[in-house]
Amino acid sequence: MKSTRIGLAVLAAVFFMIGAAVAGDAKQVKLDVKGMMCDHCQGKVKSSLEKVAGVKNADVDWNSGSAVVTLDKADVKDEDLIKAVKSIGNRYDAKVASDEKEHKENKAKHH
Ligand SMILES: [Cu+2]
Repeated sequence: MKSTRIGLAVLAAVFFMIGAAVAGDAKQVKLDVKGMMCDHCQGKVKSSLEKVAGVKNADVDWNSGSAVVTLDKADVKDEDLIKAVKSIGNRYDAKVASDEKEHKENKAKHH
């Protein structure tokens, strides 16, 4: 019954790997982003966030003023993400999303 035992070992290894993959699941940070008013703004925020070391990708939606940042490493600081948004220009601001609020202000001036 050697093959059964090998089969079980393979099965155990597969389960172990699945467990590790789930445990090491990519971390996401949701940001409230202020200052975006069109696709162009959205693209700038996205590329700026994706330049931060440790960021895998950023899903940005200018209309709702939100960004979901997926991290490669868990140790990326929220502050670095916020800085990346602010570095685009004075009009831009970001904070870690707490709730739906204050998206609607700040839509007066545009580039
Ligand atoms: Cu714009």
